[in-house]
Amino acid sequence: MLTVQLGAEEVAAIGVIVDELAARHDTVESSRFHEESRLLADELPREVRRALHSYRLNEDSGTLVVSGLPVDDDKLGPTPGDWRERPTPSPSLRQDIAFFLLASVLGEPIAWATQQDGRIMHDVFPIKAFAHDQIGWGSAEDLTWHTEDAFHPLRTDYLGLMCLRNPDGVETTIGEVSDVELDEETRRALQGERFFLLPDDSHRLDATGAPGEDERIAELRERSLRRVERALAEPERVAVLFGDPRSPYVRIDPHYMRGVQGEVEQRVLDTAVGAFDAVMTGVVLKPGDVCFVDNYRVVHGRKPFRARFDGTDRWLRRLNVTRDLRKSRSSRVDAASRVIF
Ligand SMILES: O=C(O)CCC(=O)C(=O)O
Ligand SMILES: [Fe+2]
Repeated sequence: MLTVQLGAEEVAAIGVIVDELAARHDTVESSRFHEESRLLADELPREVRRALHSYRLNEDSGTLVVSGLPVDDDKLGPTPGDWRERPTPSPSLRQDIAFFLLASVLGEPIAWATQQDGRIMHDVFPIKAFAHDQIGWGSAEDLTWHTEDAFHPLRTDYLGLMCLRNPDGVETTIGEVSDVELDEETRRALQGERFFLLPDDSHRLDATGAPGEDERIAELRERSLRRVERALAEPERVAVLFGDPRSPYVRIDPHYMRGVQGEVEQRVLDTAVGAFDAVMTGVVLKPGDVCFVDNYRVVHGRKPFRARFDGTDRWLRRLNVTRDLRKSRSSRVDAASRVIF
């Protein structure tokens, strides 16, 4: 894991850019903000940009944590109990902007039409109704490690998590594919396009759009619905390991691969899951920490915890960051839009 501890001067320099953006924007969701933050990200302190570019280009480690951004716990107010509670301006606007700037050095943040109303920056906190679910809003169960949006060809290159509060020190689990030891036969089998990976529940769109929906959006939504239906009815076969066989990328989500493989494939998968389990480690994010995981080289999850549901719970903000916005162009309304259908 790579770590960057920001010094006082760097924190101050980032604060100046955040001030400038916060004076003109009350949200990180607008196209105007995306364009301007891309420009100002080039003014982040050079050593911070160097660390992010090195992480992106050299692929030495799949996890990078930047620590030291300020979070004033009192100003945040209570951790919401529902993701729909998001006032504008957001109480975490300054943290959101700093996080977005760092992410913009790695690529372009993207949103999913199916997730959190198409917002680009997600909230991750425990929600009572989902306590036992395998999603970011769960708490009581181990969130099984996974590749983010593993089934989707447009899945993110980097998952960014910024910690606003984590009072009980709940651990985000991470496992780097480069640490995993596999016998030659298993490795070769995992490189074959022979595994089924089902869409996860968060990608199932509503069949009906909003009243008066734009024609282009209706068309994209329809297509996306069909794609997920197809992926469920006749799933494609995919490889778990791909890229350079000596230093492979990974695409795996055991929870959504269980019970649908051939007998041989399931055995290979069980071996792989055991090998990942053996190298899983974790990071306990502190307020102000920004953690990036390379979604092609690292699986991640979360340890179970007892949520409080009293406004003091763990609270993270989350971004999906793509290296190449163009590859999703046919699934977005226009060139500037970040929302993938
Ligand atoms: O809560 C965490 O630390 C990670 C949650 C997670 O897997 C995600 O948000 O994608
Ligand atoms: Fe995740």
